Order: sequence, then C-alpha cells, then structure tokens
Amino acid sequence: MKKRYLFPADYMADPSVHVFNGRVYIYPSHDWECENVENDNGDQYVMKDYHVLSTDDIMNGEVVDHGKVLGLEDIPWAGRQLWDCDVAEKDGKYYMYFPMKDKNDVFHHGVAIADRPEGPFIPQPDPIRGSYSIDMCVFKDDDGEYYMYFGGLWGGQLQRYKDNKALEEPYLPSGKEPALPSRVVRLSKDMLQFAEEPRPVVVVDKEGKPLTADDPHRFFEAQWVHKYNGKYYFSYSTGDTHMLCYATGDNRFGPFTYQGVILTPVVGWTTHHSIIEYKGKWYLFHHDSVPSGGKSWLRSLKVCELEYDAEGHIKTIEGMD
Ligand code: FUB
Repeated sequence: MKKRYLFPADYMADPSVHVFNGRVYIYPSHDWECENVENDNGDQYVMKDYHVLSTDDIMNGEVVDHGKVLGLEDIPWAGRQLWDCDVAEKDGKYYMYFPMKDKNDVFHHGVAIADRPEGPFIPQPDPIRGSYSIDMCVFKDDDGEYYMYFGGLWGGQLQRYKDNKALEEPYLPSGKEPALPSRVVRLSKDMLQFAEEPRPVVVVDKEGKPLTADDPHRFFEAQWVHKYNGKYYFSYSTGDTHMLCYATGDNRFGPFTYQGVILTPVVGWTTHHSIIEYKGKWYLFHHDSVPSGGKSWLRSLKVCELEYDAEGHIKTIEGMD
C-alpha cells in the first residue's frame, strides 16, 4: 500500500483533517525536541504552537505550510502543552478547539477564531467552561449541530474526572471493570461553549457489554468520528497497546459496537489519526516516529488510502509499512 510522509521538513503529529472550500486542510500539533525524560505524564510532548498545512492532491501534491497560526504566548490562560486540536467551520468562520494545560497544569479546552481556514486564529480570553482532558474532534451532524468528542487517559487526565466533576484522587478502572469512556458534548450556537453536560461514549462488544479496562482494544485517546453509508464510525487510539481501532453505531452519542483494528502499531509510542473523504476516495491521516529514529516525541505526518469492504468494514492497515 502506498503511504506518504506529508511534511518531511518538520516534526508534526495528531493530524485533524478537513475539506474546506474544496481544499484539504491539515491541523497538526507541532513537536519540539525536549530534554525531559519520557514519562506517562506526557512531559515529553512540549508542543508550543500550531501550524496549518494544506494541499489539493493528498498523495502527490505540494503541501503548503501556512505558517504559525497560534502560539502559547497568544493565549492569556496558557500554562504549557498545545496538544491535538481540531477545526470546524460555521457561517464562514473557522473555530479551532485546542487542549492546553493552564497555569496549574490542568488541561482545559480553548477556542480560537479565524476568517479563513488557514488562520491566523485569535484565541478567546478564557477556556470553555466545564472543559477538561484532551484530543478533541468536532463533528457537524446532519441536524446542523456541532458535537465535540474528547478525552484521553494518563497524561490526558481523563482519570481525574467522573460525571464531569474533578475527583479528589484520579481513578483508573482495571481488570474487568468497564473501560473509561470518551466524552461527547453538543456545542453552543455561537460555538464558544458546551451547550450541555458532556456524556460518556461507550464502546461495547457484539453482546452489548462495555469493553473492559483490560481489553487491548479499549478506548484510550485520539477519538475521531465520521459517517459512512449512514452509520457513525467512532475511531480511537488504544494508547498503551498502540492500535487505532473503530466501533460503529446508529446514534451520535453511542453506544458504538466494536468492529476491529484500523492501524496496527507504528514506530513510536503514540498513534493518532483522522479519516476523510476527498474526491471520491477515503484517507487515513496519522503519524509515526520513523523519520526521527523512533523518538516518540518527534513524530511525522503520514497518509494512505483507507478501504471498506462491501459490509462497510474498514480493512486493517499495517502500521510498520
Ligand atoms: O501529541 C500529544 C498527545 O499524544 C496527543 O494529544 C495524543 O493523542 C497523543 O498523540
């Protein structure tokens, strides 16, 4: 299968990809060299800014770097770490949603606004009220509403919350306990706040039982939602088992039934992705650490075609290829 490194000039990761005005826009996070040791808190992911990339030919065309569009120094509540962002368009304005640690080292979600998909993005002064954890995917559904899926374990801090409230002590389920779920929330009409309380997004097996914490295919982080043939596809990273997996359902809020592996482990600790259709073909955007010689915090953007079988099952892609 043909794969392409999209932007060999720099280390970027976590690609959120959308088609705006007929062109493909890539919203990655931006990796930097770091002197910290690698740890489960994610201190090695020191990302300080975002660039926007775009192309009109995914596998062969020029990938344009539109430059830096937002940096930590622009954001009044900034502590550190601009991790996986996403962008949505509404009424000709572009809204970037980003997770960032505040001055107390707690992740919240910021919003920044642009007049064009390539930015620059101007941040709101405060984070979204009630926001927490990381890795947002904003999905516009057929009802015209926008829904944000988010959450990530370990360094992503999801284990610090239950029922949208901060716990006194983090709690990570183990063994046969149900795995920690991703979250979904409808956005307000002005796109700047949550319109309701976030709900859990549960992945179940074929018998309808939630995947358990010890299941290697359980949700960890990096959620993405797309629709194919009228079904919702909820895809995600399994984190410490290093796969991209997916589950399908008939309802945007889930539950989603586990279906299989999209991408087997890549070189590097993290795996992360987005899925889009462009000019009649489907694509998987992700990252790996091959070009940096395996440094998990220096990742490179990669893309390949994605295929479905006649029943709508996604064909598994080899991560090491
Ligand atoms: O890039 C920092 C974090 O690593 C992301 O938020 C996760 O999804 C993982 O890729």
